[in-house]
Amino acid sequence: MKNRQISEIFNAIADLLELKDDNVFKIRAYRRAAMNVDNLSEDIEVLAKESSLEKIPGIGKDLAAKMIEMIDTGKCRYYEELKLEVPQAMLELISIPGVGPKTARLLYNKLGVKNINELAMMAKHHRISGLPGIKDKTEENILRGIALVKKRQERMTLKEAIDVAGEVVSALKKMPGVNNITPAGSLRRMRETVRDIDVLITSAKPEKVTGAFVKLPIVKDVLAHGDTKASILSREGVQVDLRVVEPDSFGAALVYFTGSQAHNIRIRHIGKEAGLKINEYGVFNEKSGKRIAGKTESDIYKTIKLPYIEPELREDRGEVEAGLKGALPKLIKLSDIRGDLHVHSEWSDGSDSIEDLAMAAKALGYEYIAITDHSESLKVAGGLSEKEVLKKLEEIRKVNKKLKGIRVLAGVEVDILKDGSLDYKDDILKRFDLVIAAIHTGFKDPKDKLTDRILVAMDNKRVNIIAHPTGRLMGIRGPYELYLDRIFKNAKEAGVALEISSFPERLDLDDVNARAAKDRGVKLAINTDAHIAEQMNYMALGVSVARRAWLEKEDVINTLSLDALLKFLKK
Ligand code: DGT
Ligand code: CA
Repeated sequence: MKNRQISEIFNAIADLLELKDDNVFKIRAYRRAAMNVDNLSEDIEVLAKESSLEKIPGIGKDLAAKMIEMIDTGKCRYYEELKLEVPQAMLELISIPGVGPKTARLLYNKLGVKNINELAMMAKHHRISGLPGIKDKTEENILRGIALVKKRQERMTLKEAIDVAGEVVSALKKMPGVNNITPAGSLRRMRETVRDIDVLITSAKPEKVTGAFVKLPIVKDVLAHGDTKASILSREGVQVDLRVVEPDSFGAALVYFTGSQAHNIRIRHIGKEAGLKINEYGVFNEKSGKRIAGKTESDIYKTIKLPYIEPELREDRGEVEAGLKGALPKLIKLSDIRGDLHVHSEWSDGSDSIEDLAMAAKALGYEYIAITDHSESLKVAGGLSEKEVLKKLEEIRKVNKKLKGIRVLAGVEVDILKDGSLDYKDDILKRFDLVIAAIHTGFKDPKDKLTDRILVAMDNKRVNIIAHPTGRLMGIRGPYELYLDRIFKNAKEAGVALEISSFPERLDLDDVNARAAKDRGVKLAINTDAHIAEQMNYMALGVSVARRAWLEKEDVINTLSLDALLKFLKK
């Protein structure tokens, strides 16, 4: 259990007590404890071992005991009991971003709101604004929060889809009689969110394959089960559709079920004009009915004079035209990446030592890694004081001396303050190889103000990268408002790269914005924002965003050799 998790549970307890209209002092005590634990620079588990939890301001005997319980068991009994005392409807209401306990109680008691759908109806009919203590924008915020919740329920993140599909594919791959097996649909196109998972297989014994599929340990419910088709609901509630096709039709089926639908419509149309019928079984001469392709995807595209089109491009966003002109991009690959430029260590809110992170980067085949911990004002994430960050610089020097074959770049993720200035003085920043600047507060400020904040930060000559530029967290909050065209222009002129964050809920910039950035001549950096070494594997997700954005190796700074990268960073 880390500080952050314990702080979240304390806050949740305060929420529940507020829902129950409990003692205000008690509620305040839990809130204060949550904040103090979150702001702590020491690791809570270390303090617990030293029996010095009670030295934390606001933590007495009772709360210290609860913290020890959480560290030991991963759970807090008091919290679990409280949850049972509060009506389920209220819990559902506070799960909506933007609805706090006070509002939830009001909605439940005064309007009798029982669930999210009823709440949406009340907000749409302006039944909430009249209530005492409700602000003007509340209805708007509630509707925005509901939209986020619905989206999260309808579509999973790409990472979740990859995990579920991986489990299905690796289990079926082992089966005798399974030849080709591959995910199709939005997952194969690597869309940032996925509604359901489509898997294609060729096999001589289709009914055996579908029979085994519906019995996999991952299956919670069987939705349909035929000889060549089956659908299941996984234990996570994810729908997986499996289709077994003839080897001679595999390419045609793969094109069809990979989609997108818009892309399919385009190529069917081109086929029709050439007297060809394209469907999931193959390509046929419309007049004679003779089959002329079907086995591989390349064969299908060849019949309409197109080169192979990578799945990530199949969105009808110009890939067909580019293919006809021979102007498709040579997409960046994961193996082009030579290092991760945004990684947190135990010095701020990460979990691993700089040396361990460097070794992990080396094991990934990287040439360099930048350790970029948070700056002073970001207390919730263990931001480092100027004194501490200079000590960290020493540590990086030591690790570089010790390790061969990997270069650790000294970096910071410095906070962009309200006026666009940075959270460290120039005389600190100049000692670092790489400066990432990012916004972590004030997400609701007006569009102009937020844009200016980033523009001013980019004009600081020390800044190399703007991290997760729009700040969205899928399922939690949308992007903050920015004039991206102005940001792109400035980034190009100032030699600042914009980040594609590979973190599963971020993927920020997204495919559309990253492509617009490239078109404006802006360089990008694909980073993971890893907080533990294993998260450096998220890189593949960021690369898939880059591929959907039509990026080539040359557009991305962390494909550069170390020397070329250092040159870019020096401006
Ligand atoms: P999703 O599941 O919403 O994330 O997105 P997809 O693209 O995986 O959509 P899905 O699962 O409904 O269908 C998989 C593919 O099958 C889709 O990309 C294209 C193809 N497909 C499905 N229905 C149709 C259709 O009515 N017409 C055409 N042309 N293609 C379809
Ligand atoms: Ca799908």
